[in-house]
Amino acid sequence: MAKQQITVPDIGGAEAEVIELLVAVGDEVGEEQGLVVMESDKASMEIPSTAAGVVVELLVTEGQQLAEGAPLAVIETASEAADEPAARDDSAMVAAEPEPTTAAAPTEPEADAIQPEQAASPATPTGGSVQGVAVPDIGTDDAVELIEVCVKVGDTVGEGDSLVVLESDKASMEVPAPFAGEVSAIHVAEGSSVRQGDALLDMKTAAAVASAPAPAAAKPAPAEPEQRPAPAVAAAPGATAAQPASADSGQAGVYAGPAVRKLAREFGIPLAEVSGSGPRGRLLKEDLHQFVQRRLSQPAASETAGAGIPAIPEVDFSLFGEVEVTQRSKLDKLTARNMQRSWLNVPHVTQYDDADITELEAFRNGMKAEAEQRGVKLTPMPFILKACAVALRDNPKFCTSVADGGESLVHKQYIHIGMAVDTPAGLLVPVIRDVDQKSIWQLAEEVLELAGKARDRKLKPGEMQGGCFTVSSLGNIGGNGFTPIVNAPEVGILGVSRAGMKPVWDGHEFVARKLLPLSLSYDHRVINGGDGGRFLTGLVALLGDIRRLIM
Ligand code: CAO
Repeated sequence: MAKQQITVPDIGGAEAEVIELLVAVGDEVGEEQGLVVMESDKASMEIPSTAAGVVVELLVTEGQQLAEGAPLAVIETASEAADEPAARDDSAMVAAEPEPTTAAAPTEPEADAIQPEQAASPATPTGGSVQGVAVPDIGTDDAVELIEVCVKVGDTVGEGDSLVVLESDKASMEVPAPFAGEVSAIHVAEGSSVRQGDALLDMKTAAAVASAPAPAAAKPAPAEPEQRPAPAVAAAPGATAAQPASADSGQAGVYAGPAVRKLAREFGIPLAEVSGSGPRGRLLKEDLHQFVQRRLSQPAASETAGAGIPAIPEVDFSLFGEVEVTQRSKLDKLTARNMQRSWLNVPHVTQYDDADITELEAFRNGMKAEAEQRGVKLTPMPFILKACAVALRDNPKFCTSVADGGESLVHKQYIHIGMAVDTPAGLLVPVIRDVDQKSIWQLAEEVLELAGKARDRKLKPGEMQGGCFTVSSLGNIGGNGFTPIVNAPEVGILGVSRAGMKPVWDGHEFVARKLLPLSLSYDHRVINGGDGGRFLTGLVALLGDIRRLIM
């Protein structure tokens, strides 16, 4: 048994913060297994163990700022090696790099991949020429993935601007431009594997660009083979400065380590949309797992129009005549989103029937004088609401909502019914509470009041919430029937069309009766055809004989 102290290796900068401990005392670790994650303003990187064994001491805490050489942990190994700090093997580590501005200074002695004559090269080549830029010392002989080419041929870049981004399983790093100039050729593609010394691209120095005689000549010229230095020679000190990237392109500002970023990229997860549950909001792999699980459990709940289905092509109608384009109101767009969400999520079935409301209408017309005295308008709506309340009581499945992604049903022990109101601003659905407990007069008052509030845009949010079922009446407008869209997460909606006198066969003869066309749409995940049939038949019977409403 021997103890080895693991220290912070060359991290390519003065100090970095320990943002995550990947092991605990007592953990068994393998060689190269990550011990901690450190993050500077330029990089986040896992610091691997240089020995296999058991962690007997952790010498750091999260949030600590550490520099090269600081002790991290003590590992008890099975070997007989002496109890001494372990020298860091740079080959397993992220590139240790000089800053481009200090490129003329000699590189770290252990960065032996850099030839002495390269270190002597100036950061900004003079004389105006085309120079190759190669993969700098990245601290490993293994190939790493080139995940992003940040420039294109013809781009003018300043010294230190990012040219490409490389990524290993331990870190991501940017390769900065060693001097200012123009990109004249690119030799790599995103997704390719590269090693230290591989040619990345050619750059025309700023002097060469400035001395170009005419615009045509300033176009990126193919690099002459003899002008392009061999990759190893191209690795001038500036070019060797691989700056570990602090964030993925487009994911900047997100607090996450390289392994998490890599996983996110593999699954196409937009990191900015994931909330981190790690220390100080840091994104953990578990957060990505949960994000994916959530997305999978609500495949069609996307707010984006037409997610996952082919988009309807936009047509330039002005090609065929004069057009006017207007902006849709917020309410209009919200209604559209809700409709689409419901239509995409809910398997709809609609059943139709006619209620014989001849007697109901006779009764209602007989009550009109009293209604006037009471200051209310007695339309068919209060009767329809009351009949729905009884039908809901008799068919409680219609008073449920799907929960837990379909695993359970919420049974509402109350009967609140929404009423679709057509307003100039768009569709609103105020909710009438405890319809089963209210009289026809009370309901008539509330219909009038809520429809008025809706049209005056005076409804409070609470007055549009908590519905179990919805009634959408186009009776005052017309039509024989329509397919209402379920107001999800409710599971049923009744469409009411215009009542009219129709001949009905009574067994002996045709008689004139007032028929009210009804259409019942429901969520077939919850309501079966039998349930729907019973509800609608019951409703038709209730409206056909309103004495049943008091039973
Ligand atoms: N058949 C025949 N006549 C009907 C009827 C029907 N089904 N429903 C209502 N009427 C009559 C009323 O009796 C009233 O006439 P009288 O004054 O002679 O009695 C007239 O039509 C006007 O009624 P109303 O619209 O003022 O009142 P209501 O209680 O029937 O409806 C409300 C209230 C708010 C539901 C309705 O005004 C409304 O906005 N409906 C539109 C709902 C909608 O847009 N749905 C579609 C949603 S999906 O896009």
